[in-house]
Amino acid sequence: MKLNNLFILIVLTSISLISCKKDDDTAVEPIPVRDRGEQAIADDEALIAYLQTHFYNEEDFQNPSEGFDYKIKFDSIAGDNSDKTPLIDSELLSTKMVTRNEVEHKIYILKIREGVGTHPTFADSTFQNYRGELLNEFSFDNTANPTWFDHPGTFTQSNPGIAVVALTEALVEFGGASGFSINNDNSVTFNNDFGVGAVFLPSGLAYFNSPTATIPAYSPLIFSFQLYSVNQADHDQDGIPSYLEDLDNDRIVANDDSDEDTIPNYLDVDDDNDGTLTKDEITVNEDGSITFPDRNGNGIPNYLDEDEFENVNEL
Ligand SMILES: [Ca+2]
Ligand SMILES: [Ca+2]
Ligand SMILES: [Ca+2]
Ligand SMILES: [Ca+2]
Repeated sequence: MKLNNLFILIVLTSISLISCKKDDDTAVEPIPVRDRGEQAIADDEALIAYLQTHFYNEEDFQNPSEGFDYKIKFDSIAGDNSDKTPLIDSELLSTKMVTRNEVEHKIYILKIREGVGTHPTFADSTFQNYRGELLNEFSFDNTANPTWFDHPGTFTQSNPGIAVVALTEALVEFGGASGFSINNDNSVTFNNDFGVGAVFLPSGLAYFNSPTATIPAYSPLIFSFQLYSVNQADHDQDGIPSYLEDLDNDRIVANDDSDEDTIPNYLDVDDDNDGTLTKDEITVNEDGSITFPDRNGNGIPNYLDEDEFENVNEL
C-alpha cells in the first residue's frame, strides 16, 4: 500500500512538474516596473500639460458668496471659460522638490490661503477635508466630513493610510484655523482662516506601479484640501516629538531604529534598549524645549546610548 502511494505521489509530482513547465513556457512575461526617474519626467510633462489647460474657481474665493464651502474646483479652459487664467500662470502656484527612492520629484502647490495656525511637520497629524482626482477629472475620493491623517502611518504596512508622500509635503506648507466654535447641534465650525490649497503630484510620490481600485498604475494625482487643525505628534509619548525621532533626516520616521529591535524610535519608549525609558533620559524644559543630556560626553545622548556610564569616571 505504502509503496503504491509513493508511486502515485511520484507520478503526480512528475505530472505537475511537467505541467508547470508547460505553463512556464506559455506564461505572460511580468511587466517590468518602470524606471522611477523616467516616470518622474513623463509625469511632470503630464502635470504641466494639465496646468496649462485648466483653471480653478478663483472668482469664488475673491468674492465668496454666503455659504461658500471654500472648496477648489478645477475645469478645462474651453468654450465659455476660454478667457480663464491657466493654473500654470497663477501667482499662487509654486513648486517644491521632494526626493523619494533616490529620485527628485517636482510637486506643484496651489496656495489659495495659507491658514493662520501652526504648520504641521511631516510626522504630525492633520485634520482636513480633501478631494482626490486624476488628470482626466475623475474624482477617486472626496470626504464628506473632515478626517484625520496620521502622516507617519502612511508608511506602515498594517496602516496604509493615505500613502501619498506628496500630500504630506504639501500640507506642511499650510496651517489650520485659529480656532473653532461648537454649534447648538454639537457640530464644529472652524474659524474662516484655515488653510486652503491643492497639490499636483507625480505617481512616484503616490501609488506608482501599484494601482488601487480606482487609481490606475503610474497616475499623477491632484489633491485639493481644507486644512482645519494640526496636532503635533509624539506617537510613543516619550517626550520627543515624532519629527525629532527622524535621526537620518530623510523625513521618514519608520526607518530610524537605534537599538535595532525592529521598533522604530518614534514608536519605541526605550530607544536604546538599556532598560531606562527614553522619557527618563531626557529633560523637557518649562518652555517646551528638550535637553538631551550626554553623561559620558561621547557625543551620543543618554537616551540613545545603551552604555552612557561607560568611561564616566575618567571624565
Ligand atoms: Ca516620541
Ligand atoms: Ca528617517
Ligand atoms: Ca527601537
Ligand atoms: Ca533608554
